[in-house]
Amino acid sequence: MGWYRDFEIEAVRSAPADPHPCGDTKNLLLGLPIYGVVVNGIMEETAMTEYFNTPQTEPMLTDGKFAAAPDYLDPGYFHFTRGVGRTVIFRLPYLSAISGARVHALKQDEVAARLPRRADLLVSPDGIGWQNLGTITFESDSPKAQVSSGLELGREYKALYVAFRIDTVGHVWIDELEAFGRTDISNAADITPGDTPGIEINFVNRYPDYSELFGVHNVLLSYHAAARGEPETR
Ligand SMILES: [Ca+2]
Repeated sequence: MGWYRDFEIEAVRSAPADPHPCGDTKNLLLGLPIYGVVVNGIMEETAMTEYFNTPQTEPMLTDGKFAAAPDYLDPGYFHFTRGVGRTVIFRLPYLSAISGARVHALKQDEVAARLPRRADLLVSPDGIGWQNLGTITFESDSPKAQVSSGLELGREYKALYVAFRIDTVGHVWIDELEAFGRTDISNAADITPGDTPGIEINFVNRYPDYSELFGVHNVLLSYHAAARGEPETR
């Protein structure tokens, strides 16, 4: 029994088009409920509490409101704790043209609230084929800050499902996820399913692939230790 609701991604071979397509680009996730959350890696049972992991029924990720302060106690934050990551999936009302995304997160060193190491933006027009459109990374030198980081795709891609695969190795607090686009899909490109490694969001407990290690293929692990009674030299 997991912490998040069991679900399957419904295959939609002919996603509905907006009968009155909107040409203005806006945050298409505003007010949408979470469709499902995939736990990437293993989630410890001790973390399956509201203290460590906000229930998916809470609206903070898409309510259009932001935390008033960079403080983990602010009720505007949605909290993830450990596991390798979460893929948070949304289903749009219509097939839409996605052109960018933004993630708003908390950095608060004193309570070990870390910025995610990365957040990938994945989309699917049908729930079957997915493409990782890019990776959002986060940076802040401040010990306490509200940090938002985004991705501009430079073109539009057709999507019915939008997902954020968020690294959650430590404590991650997020107060808003945004995906920008419009329901006028006349200029939107089809995705290329599978052209980027790491789209296997339906597989749980898998090993990470190279894309999750920033393309590193070989890792040399070594240790050094001083022999008993001998001074350590470096
Ligand atoms: Ca919010």
